[in-house]
Amino acid sequence: MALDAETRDQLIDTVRRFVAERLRPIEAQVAENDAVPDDVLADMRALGLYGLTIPEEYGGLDLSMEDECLVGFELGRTSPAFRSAFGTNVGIGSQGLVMFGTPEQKQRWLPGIASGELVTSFALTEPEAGSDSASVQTRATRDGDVYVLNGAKRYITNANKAGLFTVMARTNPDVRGGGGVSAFLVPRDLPGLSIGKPEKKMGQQGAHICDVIFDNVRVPVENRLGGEGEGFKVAMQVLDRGRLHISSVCIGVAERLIADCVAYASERKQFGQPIASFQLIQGMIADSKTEAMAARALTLESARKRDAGETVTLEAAASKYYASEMVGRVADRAVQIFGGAGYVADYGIERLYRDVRIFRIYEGTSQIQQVVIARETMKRGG
Ligand code: COS
Repeated sequence: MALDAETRDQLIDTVRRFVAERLRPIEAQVAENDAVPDDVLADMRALGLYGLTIPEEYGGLDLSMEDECLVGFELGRTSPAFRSAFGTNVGIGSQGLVMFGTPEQKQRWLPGIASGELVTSFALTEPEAGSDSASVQTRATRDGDVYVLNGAKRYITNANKAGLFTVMARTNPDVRGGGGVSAFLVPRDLPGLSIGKPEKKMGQQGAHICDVIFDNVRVPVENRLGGEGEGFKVAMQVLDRGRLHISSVCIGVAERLIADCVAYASERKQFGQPIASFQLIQGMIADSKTEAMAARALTLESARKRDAGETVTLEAAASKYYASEMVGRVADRAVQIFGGAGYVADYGIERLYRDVRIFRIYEGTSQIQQVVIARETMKRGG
């Protein structure tokens, strides 16, 4: 459901100010400590950020895809680690439940997800099932009125904080692909579920990914999300939305970097004049701006299509592919424009350069997006 224009503008303005006044000043500290302070997380909860996409009846803001992207543009103007704190609640950790949950499942979990008391994670990836996500090996074996889960998930965002996991596991070992996979809502406190140590990563310090291990975890049948064998399709539809969300964050980071480049190039003098007056610097700014504008238009158009009820598998893949590659180029040019200052830590440019690298990998690599785009284009005949 779309917010009315005035409420939406107020929300965007509030998020913009929160990012500028509360988050940007502590970017370096969060990276250094590899943690977002608890009082900042509390402020995010109070602002409603954990519930941006949760239906109003469960306490969320029920943003349309377009409005979610508009908010994503603002959230992207600071370290992506901040967004990651509530990103799974807004996106891949909640949307399976929102789209496919029973009324009982929704009533049980969505209010906590919306308020941020309950953090959620999306557990699809495994050591041997990354891009080939239909090949998950985690088993869910029916035993009376429970499924017994055994296996391991890898690089699961927010697993160390999560109270609820959407887990894709194989219910039918005789079906090799996605058709043998079902989705489950798995509370963290079930016996046999354990979490690995947060991985040390290239960027986005303050956001965490961990292994999740299932050792005879007994999950009640009523926690299955969707029908048996429908789990892969649940995951793919969740990712259609998630990929648009990630696109919007890529665009926000790119816009932030472009503003940083303009400010720096206007101040920094070489050969007796601001480097912004040199056309080779202007060329880099022009390329970055043009590409960011193109990504913004593509993503918003795709989001509007989704809001109109269209299937956006192709559009979400194209947006994510273009926006994540685009922000990589923009970050690279930003380092170049800042020169030595772009390479040292003080200016934060090298940090964002590292932070954005993951956008080309998670929620589907660029190569997987290309596969999806090509397949969908061929299905449509062009
Ligand atoms: N929406 C609805 N259904 C979808 C779908 C989508 N977006 N994508 C695929 N499906 C359906 C297909 O229609 C097909 O259904 P039928 O069996 O009824 O024909 C089924 O799911 C299997 O799809 P497909 O044959 O395309 O599966 P593949 O294994 O060949 O490939 C890819 C699927 C590669 C596209 C998929 O595995 C993928 O997206 N991988 C990347 C996963 C990812 O993003 N991981 C990141 C982890 S989350 S941070």
